Amino acid sequence: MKYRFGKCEFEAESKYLTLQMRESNDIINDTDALRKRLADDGFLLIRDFHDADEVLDARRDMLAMMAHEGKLDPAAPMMDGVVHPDPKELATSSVRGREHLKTDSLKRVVYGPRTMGFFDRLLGGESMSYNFQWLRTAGPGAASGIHADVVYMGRGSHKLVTCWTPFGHITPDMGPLVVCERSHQWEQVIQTYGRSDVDRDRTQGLFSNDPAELVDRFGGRWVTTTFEPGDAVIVSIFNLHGSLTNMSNKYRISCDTRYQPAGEPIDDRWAGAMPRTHDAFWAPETKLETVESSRARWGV
Ligand SMILES: O=C(O)CCC(=O)C(=O)O
Ligand SMILES: [Fe+2]
Repeated sequence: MKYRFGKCEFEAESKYLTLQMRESNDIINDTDALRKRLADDGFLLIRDFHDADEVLDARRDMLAMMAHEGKLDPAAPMMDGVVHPDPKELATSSVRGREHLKTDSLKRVVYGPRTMGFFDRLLGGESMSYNFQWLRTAGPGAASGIHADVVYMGRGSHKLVTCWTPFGHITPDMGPLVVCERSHQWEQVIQTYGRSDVDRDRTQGLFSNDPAELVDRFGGRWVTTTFEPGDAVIVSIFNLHGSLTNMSNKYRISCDTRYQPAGEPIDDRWAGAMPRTHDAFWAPETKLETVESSRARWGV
């Protein structure tokens, strides 16, 4: 079968896409090996990273609210997360307007001792997390564009890492996270796009609208897999990633959260108990530069 990714369609196990994302459970207790793999590959897939029951508790709480809002198909079991056959809004992977779904059960997963303890160890000292959760309930047709997180949150420590947590069983046709292997090492991209900032430069935040282009020009490959409750992917701040397009009739529910050493500078947009978030990027009046214009300006 072909998987949709932006304007492209790829067969799995092709030059462009693999569903065999490498697991790092074999080195889970070897902190140096984990750091080396994150530096080499740009990501770490860890199965059973979270307590699967806690993840499913949060899924249940979020879906109960979505059912109450009329977002789910009443004829399907709630926990399947099937989208209402007559959806009232456009499907999106955007994190905006999701505040009411950020339950205590969700926060227990992403800020609990199991998660924070892992990041203390990985980052080599006390870690802290931003008090904002990039929660996504991505319906049919929704997808995230190709970006590196540094352009949205690069004003503080560059030891910052992302943790992508699926809240449920997510198959590749449901539009999961897809990372471009070793793209965090593409110097030309890091020195140009990687120094940009969506709020200062009023860019789209995306590096490309064409997933095939990256593979053809820079030599990476898009990597994803089937995710289970409890899994997590840790992603380097310079790694290019996005999501496949959700081709199913179910919500793809996931949340990305950020962790960094507690003593290092914090991006001012995301600092404190009530982060002010993006100043310009999310303002409706802001005109954002097209990806093509940004690329021409960066000369890459
Ligand atoms: O889940 C998505 O659609 C995008 C995730 C992402 O960009 C991230 O985890 O940083
Ligand atoms: Fe991201």
